[in-house]
Amino acid sequence: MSAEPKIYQPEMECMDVEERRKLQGERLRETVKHEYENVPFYRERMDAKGVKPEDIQTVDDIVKLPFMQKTDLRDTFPFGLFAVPNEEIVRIQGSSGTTGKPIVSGYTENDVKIWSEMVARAMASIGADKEDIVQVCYGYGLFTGGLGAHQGATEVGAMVIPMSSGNTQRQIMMMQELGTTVLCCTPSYATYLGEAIHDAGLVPKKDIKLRAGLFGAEPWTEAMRQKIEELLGIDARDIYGLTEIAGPGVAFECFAKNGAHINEDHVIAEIIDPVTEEQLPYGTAGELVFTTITKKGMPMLRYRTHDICTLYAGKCECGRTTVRMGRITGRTDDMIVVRGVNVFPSQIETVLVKTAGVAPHYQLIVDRVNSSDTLEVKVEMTEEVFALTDSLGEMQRLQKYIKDQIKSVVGISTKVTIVAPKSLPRSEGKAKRVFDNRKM
Ligand code: DLL
Repeated sequence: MSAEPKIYQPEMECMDVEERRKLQGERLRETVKHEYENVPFYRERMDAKGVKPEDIQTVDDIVKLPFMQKTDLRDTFPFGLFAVPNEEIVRIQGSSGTTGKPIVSGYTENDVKIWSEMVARAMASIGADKEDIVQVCYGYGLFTGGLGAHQGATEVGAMVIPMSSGNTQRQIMMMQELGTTVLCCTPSYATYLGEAIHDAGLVPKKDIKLRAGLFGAEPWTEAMRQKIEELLGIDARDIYGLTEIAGPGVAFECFAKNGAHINEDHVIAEIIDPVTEEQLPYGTAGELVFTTITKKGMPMLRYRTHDICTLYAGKCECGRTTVRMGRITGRTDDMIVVRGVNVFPSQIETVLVKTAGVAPHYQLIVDRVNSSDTLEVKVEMTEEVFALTDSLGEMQRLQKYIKDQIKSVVGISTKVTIVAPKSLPRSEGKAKRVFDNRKM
C-alpha cells in the first residue's frame, strides 16, 4: 500500500509565486466580467461602488471590489447569484443560512470537476491512491462534506465507502471488515470513533487498518490532533472549506502540518480587518475573505467567511508554493459549529419567537460529552403559561415541540430546558446567549 505523500497537480501547486499572481489576475479579470454581465445583483453592487470590470486588471485591484456576505445568498435565494442559465447547473449543495432557510450554491459540470480536483490534492497529500479504501463518514446530502470527500477519493482512484454520518457500530464493523485505510469525518467524530474502537477491544493498526484521515468542517486544535492520532494510530490532517466557495478542499494540510495550503489557482485569499474592512498583510490575524476565480455557476467575489485566522506565505518543505492558512481561531459573527453543523442563534430564536408559551429569552449552552458535542437550549416560559401550567405532561409536550421544531430547522438534536419566567439573566447591552464550554 502506497502511503507516500504526493503532489496531485505540481504544475499548479508548486508554481512560481509571481507566475501564479499573474494567472490569478487573468482569472480574476475574467470572473469579474462574467459576474458583471450575468448577475444583476452584483452588477448593481459594483455600479453603486463605481467599479467597472475594466478597473480590475491585476490581483491588487481586488480591493476595489465590493464584498459579498451570507445574507446576500439568503436575499437572492435560490437562483439569484447564478451566473449561468439553470440548464448548465448540474448540482446544488447547501448549508445553514442565518435563518431557517438553507443557502444554496450551484455548480456547473466543470465546477464539480474543479472541486473534485481540489479534494484530490488533499487526498494525494496523505498518499491516497487506488490502493486505498476511503470511508466517508461526513453527511451526504446538501452538506458538501460527504459528496466532496467522495469525489476527491474517486478522483485519485480509491475505493470509496459512502457511509455518511452516524451509526458508529456499523462504521466500525465496515472499517474492520473492509480494511478501511483512510477516514474522512469531523475531528470530533474521529475522537468518538476512536474511543468506541477502544471500548470494543479493537487494536488500531492490528484490527483496524486506518493510516490517515482528513478532518474538518469544524474548528479543532493541535491537542485534538494528538488525541486522534494516538487513539486511531493515524496521520490526522486538517481540511478546510465552505459551501459558498466549493466545499471541503479550499485548503488542506501537507505532511509538514504547518498550515493548510490554499488552492490559489482557484481562489484568492485575503485577510481583512472585520471592522474597517481594510486588507491586512500576511502574518496578521483577521477575517478570511475568498474570491473564486475559476467557478462559473456561482462565482463569489470577496466573500466574507467570518472565520478568523492568519495567512502565511513562503515555500513549504513539501514543495508547494501556495499560501497557507493557520487554524481557525474563532468567528466574527455568532455562528457556532455543533457536530459539524453550522448553527446560528438567530435560527433558534426564529423557532422560539414563533412558539406560544415561551418568551424570547434564551441561552445556548454548548458542551462536549464523551467526545460528542451537545447543545442545550434554555428558554423561559411566559408568565401566563407559568400561571396556568402545573402539569409535568404539559411542560414535556412543550419541550418536545420546541426540540422537534429546532431539529427541522437546524438539523440537529438539542436538549430543551424550560425555565421559570425572568430567571435568565438580562443584559443591558448585547445579550450573551451562547456559552461554549467545549475544551478541545
Ligand atoms: O463545513 C465544508 C467542509 C466539509 C469542510 C468537510 C471540511 C470538511 P459549510 O457547512 O459551509 O462547509 O461550513 C463552513 O465550517 O466557514 C468554518 O467556520 C467551518 N470549517 C470548515 N472546515 C473547517 C476547518 C463545510 N478545517 C464553515 N477548521 C467554515 C475550522 C472549519 N473550521
